[in-house]
Amino acid sequence: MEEFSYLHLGEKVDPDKYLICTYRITTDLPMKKAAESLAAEQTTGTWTGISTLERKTFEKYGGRVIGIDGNVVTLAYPVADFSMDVGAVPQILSIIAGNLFGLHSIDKIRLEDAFFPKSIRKEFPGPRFGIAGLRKILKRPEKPLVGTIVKPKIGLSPKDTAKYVYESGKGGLTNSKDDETLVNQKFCPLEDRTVAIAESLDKLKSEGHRMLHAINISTSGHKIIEVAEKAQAWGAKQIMVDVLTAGFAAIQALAEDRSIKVPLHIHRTMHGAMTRDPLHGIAMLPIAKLCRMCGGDAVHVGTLGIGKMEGDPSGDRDNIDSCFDRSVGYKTVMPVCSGGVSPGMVDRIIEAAGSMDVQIQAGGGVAGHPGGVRKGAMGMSQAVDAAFLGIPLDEYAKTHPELKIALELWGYR
Ligand code: RUB
Repeated sequence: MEEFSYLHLGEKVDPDKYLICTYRITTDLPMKKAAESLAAEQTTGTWTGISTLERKTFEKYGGRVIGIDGNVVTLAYPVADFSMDVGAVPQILSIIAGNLFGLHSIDKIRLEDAFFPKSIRKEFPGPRFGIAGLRKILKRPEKPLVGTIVKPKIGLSPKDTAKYVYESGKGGLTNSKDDETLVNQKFCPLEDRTVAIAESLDKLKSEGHRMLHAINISTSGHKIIEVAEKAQAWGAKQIMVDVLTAGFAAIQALAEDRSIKVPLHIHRTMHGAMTRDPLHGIAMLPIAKLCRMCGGDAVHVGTLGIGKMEGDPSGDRDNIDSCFDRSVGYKTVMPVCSGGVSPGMVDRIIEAAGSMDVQIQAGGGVAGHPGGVRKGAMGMSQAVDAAFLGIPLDEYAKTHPELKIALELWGYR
């Protein structure tokens, strides 16, 4: 039986003809052998030689290991391996992030990054609104967006949720959102909640304040468009999808369906199962890139190691930079920094993000304010204003009591 080598170390491949991925590998095997078993499993091979693989098939569809740098392997997949009309992200992931995680020969493996060629990118819509579109809707050209996650996550009635949103807007927030676990439970039906929140947003607008609230419509694939259409008809101005539980295809369906005319907020609940182990799983970077490709307008990317969720500052910064990367030909995406945020962290987050194009959100950091939601929202928006103006938060707090109380309660620096 003919033997094939997947090693093409040092080869320069045309980035328009290959989907190129980097993997961090932990193994007792020589790295070349591990890389070959990875390339074989994900493309034309399996655990043994096979009589059915001909050289011409191997040459056309075989993965190419083009780099090994310590424990990081670069693998180029020919575009012909991908099925774009039927297949799309589920099929792309089966190749670049499929069986490989379970191979015995590889103890641990992490997909660190993925570079999608133009021929694949053009099959995806990218965001319809993106940063510029969101800023336009909110009439907020420069300052970071500042939001809240309605807390408690579950249990509030539609009326109380709408009141929370209104109070947040009165406190200066530009965004609010359902949490990932709220969809259509009996205590807060989607229709009643959406209608009540739309009234709050309209009232705020009539009082001169623009605000968006993302309604979580995460559901089964066969229902997602219908539910989104209903939410829109009930007055939703933005919709939210839990991308890893609903699937990337859910974002793409919503972004490509012309009846959906509102921006998409992408939550990443469950990502820790993939992103948390630095040696195994899938880094947030390729997930963020896929969310953008599929049409997310705002994507959760982490709090740069500052909030309640595990995350490393440089990895989160890479996620943010990928939202702004213009070379991919899509509109830029609003990176959302959320999770355990309080006003005293805002300037550090903005500094670490390296941009004013961020949406900073706080749930507990708003609802936990001793003065209530409105004052909590004021504390958050004052922190964003101070950071935008380059004034230290403790200095700004001297004339802004809501911020002062927040800093006293949750700390600063
Ligand atoms: C926020 C919250 C969100 C996290 C998710 O509430 O729980 O679900 O933002 O994190 P709070 P990530 O502000 O009270 O912590 O954005 O990293 O996925």
